[in-house]
Amino acid sequence: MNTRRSLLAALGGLGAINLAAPFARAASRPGTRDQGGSPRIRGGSGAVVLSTWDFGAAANDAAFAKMRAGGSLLDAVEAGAMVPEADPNNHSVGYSGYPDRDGHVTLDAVIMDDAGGVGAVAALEDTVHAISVARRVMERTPHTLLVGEGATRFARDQGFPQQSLLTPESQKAWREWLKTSKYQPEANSENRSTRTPGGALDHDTIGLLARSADGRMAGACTTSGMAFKMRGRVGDSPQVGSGLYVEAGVGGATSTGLGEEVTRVAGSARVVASMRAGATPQQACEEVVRHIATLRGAAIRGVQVGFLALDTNGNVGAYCLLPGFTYAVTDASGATSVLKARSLFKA
Ligand code: SD4
Repeated sequence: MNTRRSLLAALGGLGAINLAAPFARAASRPGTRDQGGSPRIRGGSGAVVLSTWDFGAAANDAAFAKMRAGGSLLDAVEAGAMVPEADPNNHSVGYSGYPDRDGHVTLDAVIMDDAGGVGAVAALEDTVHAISVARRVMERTPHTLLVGEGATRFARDQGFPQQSLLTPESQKAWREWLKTSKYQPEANSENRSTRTPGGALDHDTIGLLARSADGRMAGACTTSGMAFKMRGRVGDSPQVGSGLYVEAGVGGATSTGLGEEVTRVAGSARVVASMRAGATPQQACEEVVRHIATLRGAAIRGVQVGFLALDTNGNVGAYCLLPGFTYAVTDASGATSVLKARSLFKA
């Protein structure tokens, strides 16, 4: 485990102020203070791992350790994604995820490299490691996406153990929610260490991007999606170009937040397209967030959407609609920092 961690607040965007506020567990780290522009973590010539939310720090560590041990980029992003998938205290990804409104935990995941390799599953059930099933789709089928019953059957055929993902805690939260059955997405629920059982609906994800020292890229994205969603709902996360996109010679992007708002604009593909056209990762994330805000107007009031981007030179971008989106960056030395993304709106 990496011991050097810091969170630097880098609030900015339209009229917001810059600030540097160390997180509780963080030790401040010289040389990474926000300078009113893009995040200053850069991989230089080394490996970089980037992931959504503060819980991405542990995932980054696992991914980086895998690379250090000689694993491939796909091994690394898979290993990283498996950390929150197995975490019983994380109700947004994998085991113990909050269920759909009928009480079924359903998982969405995608994995992608920069050589056209893509595998994804959507509405997968009874399987902890959706990201590993997605990788099997990529490596052992002629397809890119399996859904629902077919995805679950494929997981069994591939030897993934059948396991109920609904924990007593998640079930309790669902029963509380049933009392009102009110659907109201809540921004940044991932950052709450204590959740109100049955409170407003959560939406959560981990998206990871990794770059090797020679500038190759891969990414992964896995989630239990929007809590108490309609049965059969699939978010942005497993959809290539929405929740994740990686392109050789350019870079990659991943998204978090209310998936419908990302899917509508093929958000991650759009971030990468901006980078291909010459934007920095930061400029590209900002362009897409602004596009969503312009397109949707009042419809996205109170809604969180965030993007991370990493280019093949190791430059990082992060931007979101609302304050509170955090992300984790591991640089070439293996040091992990947790940072706060700048946002378009103040609240
Ligand atoms: C979804 N985008 O299913 C995912 C959830 C998420 O932060 O990212 N929440 O809509």
